[in-house]
Amino acid sequence: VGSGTDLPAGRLAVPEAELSVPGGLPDPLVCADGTPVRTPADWWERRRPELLAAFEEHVYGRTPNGAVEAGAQVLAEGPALDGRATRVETRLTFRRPAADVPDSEVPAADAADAVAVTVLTYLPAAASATSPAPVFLALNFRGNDVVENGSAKDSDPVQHPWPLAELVDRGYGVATACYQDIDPDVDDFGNGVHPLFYASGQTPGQTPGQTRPGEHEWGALGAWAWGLSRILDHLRADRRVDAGRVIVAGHSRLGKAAIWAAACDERFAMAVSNNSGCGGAALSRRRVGETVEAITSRFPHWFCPAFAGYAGREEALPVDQHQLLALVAPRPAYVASAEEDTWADPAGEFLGAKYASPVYELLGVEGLAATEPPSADRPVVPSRLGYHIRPGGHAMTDGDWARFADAADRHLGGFPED
Ligand code: GTR
Repeated sequence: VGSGTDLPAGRLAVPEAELSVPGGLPDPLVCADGTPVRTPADWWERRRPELLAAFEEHVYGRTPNGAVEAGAQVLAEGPALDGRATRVETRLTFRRPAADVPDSEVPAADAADAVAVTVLTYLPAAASATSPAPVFLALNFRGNDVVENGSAKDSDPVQHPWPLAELVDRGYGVATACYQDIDPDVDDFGNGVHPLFYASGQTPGQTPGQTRPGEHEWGALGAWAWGLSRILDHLRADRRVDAGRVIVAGHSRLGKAAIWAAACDERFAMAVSNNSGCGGAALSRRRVGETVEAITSRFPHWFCPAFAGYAGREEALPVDQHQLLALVAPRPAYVASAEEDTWADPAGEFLGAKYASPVYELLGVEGLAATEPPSADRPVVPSRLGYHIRPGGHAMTDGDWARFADAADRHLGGFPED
């Protein structure tokens, strides 16, 4: 096994059969300067901030920390699912702070000054301030109505309704919004939330007239993750929501955004990645299925511009995706794969979880309780860093959701007794 003996400092040995790339993986527990991470304090004070900054710099881009003005307006609220749930629709609005808008601009005439995101929430009817519900927060692809009702228009799996009744009956709330509300999924940065943060020229040192993110600034995944955090702000203000048990989940590109959101925002209690593949849970260095070259040519706007520079030279990336999952530690994380979803590299997703494990263990909790991908007859690894694989292709099925809820029951304690 392994090319372990001649590895440069800071590289993890990975058995050749698993990863046919010489050079191993960057070790989550060795700092960039070669210093080993031996204690939780080393992790929290040095290594974790360094890794987070490296993902910003090289993969997703830096999320601006400037303020926006946020508003919330309830559009509808009432019983649903035969009275078992409360259904709430809220419009969140984000604006550039007035002080940041150039005097020459008339805000109402400039669409880029306000972004509206419609959040749909189903809460168990019994949820209350004394018995708040844990909530799954997941962005959707095709609109909140499709989450509720599906779509008759085509059979694309992203058109399937979500198992809201099953989740509510298990004690979970579900909150969702269409990802396109936050940032339209096109290579254009004049819409969505990015322009709210562009340099206005009002602050000394800013260059006015910015229209695209700079080399190391956030792309669309960064914006979707930012939006997840803003929806979390909103959910935490609702006393029926258990603020300490909001689980961020997502499928595919939205699974990438979910893990990045949990890495950036430690208020998320748990992260679920479904078929997230390249730029998600799958190791980039494997180059199996979707590669950095493939993803950055089709979706250049998802990442910071610098990420495309690693196309065909993944070994030069200072990070790999096991380290992204490690940024969720010690919170529970759950990675789900589908056997036929080869574009997302199921084995690479499993290995992403496996090589995040040492960080969980350093922090005193269980990592992934498997060293080999699970077999079809025992497809679930139920550990705190968990995993499953199911037959079939790229989709987030009712069965996947049931397993996410099993993992949350196990690791976040289910619905509280009152
Ligand atoms: C694919 C893309 C994947 C994945 C997927 C999706 O076209 O190559 O990275 O994100 O889209 O989001 O459905």
